[in-house]
Amino acid sequence: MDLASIGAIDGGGCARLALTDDDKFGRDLVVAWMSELGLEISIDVVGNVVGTWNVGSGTPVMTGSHIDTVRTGGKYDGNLGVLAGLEVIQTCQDNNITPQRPLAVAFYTNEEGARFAPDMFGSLVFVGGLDVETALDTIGIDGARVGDELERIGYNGATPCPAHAPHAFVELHIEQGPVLEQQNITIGAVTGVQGISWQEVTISGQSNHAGTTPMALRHDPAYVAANIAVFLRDLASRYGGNQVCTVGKIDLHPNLINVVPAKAVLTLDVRNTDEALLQKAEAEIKEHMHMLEVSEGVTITSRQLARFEPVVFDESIVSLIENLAKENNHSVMRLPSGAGHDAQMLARVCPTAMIFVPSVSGISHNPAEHTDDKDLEAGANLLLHTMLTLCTMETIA
Ligand code: HGY
Ligand code: MN
Ligand code: MN
Repeated sequence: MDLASIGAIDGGGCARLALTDDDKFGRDLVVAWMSELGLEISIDVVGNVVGTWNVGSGTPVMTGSHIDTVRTGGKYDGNLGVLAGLEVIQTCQDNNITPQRPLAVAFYTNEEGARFAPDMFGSLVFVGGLDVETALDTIGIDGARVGDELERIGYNGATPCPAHAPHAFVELHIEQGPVLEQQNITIGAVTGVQGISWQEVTISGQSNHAGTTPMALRHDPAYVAANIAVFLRDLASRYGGNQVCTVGKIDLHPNLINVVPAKAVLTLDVRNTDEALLQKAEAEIKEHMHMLEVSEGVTITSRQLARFEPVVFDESIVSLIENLAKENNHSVMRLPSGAGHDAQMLARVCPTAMIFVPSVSGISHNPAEHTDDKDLEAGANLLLHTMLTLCTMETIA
């Protein structure tokens, strides 16, 4: 709740877009909590922050998530996983439990990707999936440069990337969807993350007078943008299954009531658990846009903002989460994640899995996002048991 008060917005949510002042104030608060726990704090070259409780020996068992939010975010997306990680360490300290391995809690820079694409930005650099220079030179939707913003908020750290791989990684996160609530299940043993394809599409037409230009002579980017949005909805309906498509952002220029626009810029967020179907969807969309170029006499260009294939989590950790949930008398089910998460990047370098807890009415990326306290507690307790058990497992997978 203290963290949620930073960047608080109407409706009980948070707005802490990556590398803004509010993101800085949130970072400063969590770093202060890490210090109170006596953690060794490292800030890396893209602002990922890792607090490590240096007990035991060997590489750490790591947890974590993100504390940046979308512009109309909730209290729990990302924040739960970071604060539950701190709670795990505090609980061990309060109960004189000394794990055999160090425990680490991270918050990764710009998981949301809403200001600077791609999403899972910091964890991608952390695991060596994006080089540091390209990351620092990334320009946001507001024209800001990542490297400049990191310097401005004082989180241009010295720790190099890629980081040393942890022994294992487990992330607690709200489901952000309706499945657990609909099935009346408390814990999700997450099997993996679906594939994600983000594009920024620019449509250039001919600006003209809204009153004098005959319809047959128009090259109207607003019409083409709307056509693409409808095409995406129809594609998702045709594919069914886990196919989802979203047009989240449309900017028209000059965006005036009596001017046929000169330009439209829109974003396409297309996802599927099946990589072959995701590629098929991308190909269909590309073909449809080419058809529109011809029929409407416009020029369409596309810039790939994010492209991550589906990720399968480590079976031995997924089943550990299932077993520990049952041992702690929680209902549990396996399910894939519709949302992207930092865990999908850590999975590239160490055995990784996730724990979900229910989202009320499946709402997220919305100030009304909510998870009941009893479910937050169940998730945090399961994170504790999972991390401590992982400390005792010499080899995982
Ligand atoms: O886009 C996502 O799925 C995540 O919220 N960054
Ligand atoms: Mn998240
Ligand atoms: Mn999110």
